[in-house]
Amino acid sequence: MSHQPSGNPRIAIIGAGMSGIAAVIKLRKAGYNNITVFEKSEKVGGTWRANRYPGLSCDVPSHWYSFTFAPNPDWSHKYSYGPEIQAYMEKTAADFDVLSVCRFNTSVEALDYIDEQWRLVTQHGDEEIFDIVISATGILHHPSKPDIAGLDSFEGKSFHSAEWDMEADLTGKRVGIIGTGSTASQIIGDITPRVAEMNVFQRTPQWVAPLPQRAYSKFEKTMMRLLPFIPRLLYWLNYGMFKLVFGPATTGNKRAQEKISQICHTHLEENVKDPELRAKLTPNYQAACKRLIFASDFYPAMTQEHTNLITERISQIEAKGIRTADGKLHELDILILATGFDSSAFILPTKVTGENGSDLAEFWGRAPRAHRGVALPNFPNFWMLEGPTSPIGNLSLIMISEHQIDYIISMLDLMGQKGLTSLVPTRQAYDDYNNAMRERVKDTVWVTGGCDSWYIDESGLPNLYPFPPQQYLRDMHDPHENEYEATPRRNIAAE
Ligand code: NA7
Repeated sequence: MSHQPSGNPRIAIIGAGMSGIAAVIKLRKAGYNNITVFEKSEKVGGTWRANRYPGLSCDVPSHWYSFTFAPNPDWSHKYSYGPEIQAYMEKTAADFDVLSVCRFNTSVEALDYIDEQWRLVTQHGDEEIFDIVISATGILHHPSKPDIAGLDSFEGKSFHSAEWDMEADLTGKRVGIIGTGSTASQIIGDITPRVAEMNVFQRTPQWVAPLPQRAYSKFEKTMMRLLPFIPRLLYWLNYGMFKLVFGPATTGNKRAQEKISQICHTHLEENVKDPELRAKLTPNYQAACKRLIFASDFYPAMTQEHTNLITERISQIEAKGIRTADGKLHELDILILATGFDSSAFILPTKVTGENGSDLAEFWGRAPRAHRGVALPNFPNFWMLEGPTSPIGNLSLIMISEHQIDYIISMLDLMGQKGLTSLVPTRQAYDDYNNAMRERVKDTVWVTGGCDSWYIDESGLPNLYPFPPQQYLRDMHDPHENEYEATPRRNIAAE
């Protein structure tokens, strides 16, 4: 049996987070309206729905962390707080009628490519057929819990930052937090003033740049509403700044790296006067090697009388608290695990089976890669948003997703124009693309900076785009037809 995806293909989108919402809106605008979104939870929003910890905010400027098709003159701050972004996601999904195609509380168990179609099986055992699958699951959505002896024996409340216990009252409590990444720094900055004791268990110090947060005035918001070009201008200005400073710093430019180092050093020196504490907070690797943290209230929180920075190795967790290698028991009422995420899962554990029985989990191992961040050999008509080696880091992921969606739309258009049933990148194109990245990534600060981070997977290399991000964005608008194998539509009448 054959079918004709080239006309109005049946499209399944997995995930109703930022990328999934954008995909529905842009696909519809391009004329593709046979869409179903499968969302494991009860509403849209993805990472902004799942994360509810105190202090949650986005360190990418609000007007850049916005959809191009839904500029928002009402952002309250230069850097948005989590609940406001979640409200924006929900409003955008409602305004653009995304909700009507979403199937909530429905996670996808399996995807099988059979006879040039994708058979999708949900957690409820329902089966449906699609021509095109777009994975919009996001990257960091599987909490990673530390493998520390005795974790379950702790008597107080203990939870991962992404599974925040909304019932937990931190006021006046002895709180412990494991981790000092972006998440921990936001939590520490927010909760320290109201807890009795803030115990920060740091394995590796992080470089922290100041976050120039401020509220937008009523006048500014009115102007942005009256003159819609202002939010648009801010979008491109913020991107321009990133292009000038941050992009080059991470991809090998020594002067830009030096600039970032200087900013972080000054921030530390101005805020932490005690030389012993400052030494403990000073990393021994280059700034921006790990994902750079932007936070202005982290260091002030670390210098509070009731804050303890514990750098001794954790030996075990006990009923009453955390015991460190020096034998000391740090008694706690609440333990927060800000220990990050599994950054190699993407759409897994959904079982994805491509051509000739290729299994995605096996194909990837623990070092996932993709062709141009969006496609995979042996997995025809399967596209990814924010897939492996997409440009991420301190960049607006909304911007990246939107460009990837444009690329996928060009490919769908190509299928329509040429009457194709399927498109799949060739193994050669995939290898060439990834070999070039493997070579180039060695010169980036993520490798030369001398740190370990969630960017680095089991290949020993960072799963990141190592060229200037603008090159990626350009490529997303220059589809590379010769990198794909196409299957012409079969003539049903002749079969
Ligand atoms: P990160 O950036 O992966 O940070 C996790 C933190 O937890 C980091 O400080 C780790 O120390 C620490 N960690 C992890 N496991 C342990 C164990 N077993 N013992 C002690 N300390 C541990 O996650 P975040 O949630 O902060 O941020 C993730 C991304 O979300 C962020 O980059 C933004 O893009 C948004 P380590 O440095 O590994 O020594």
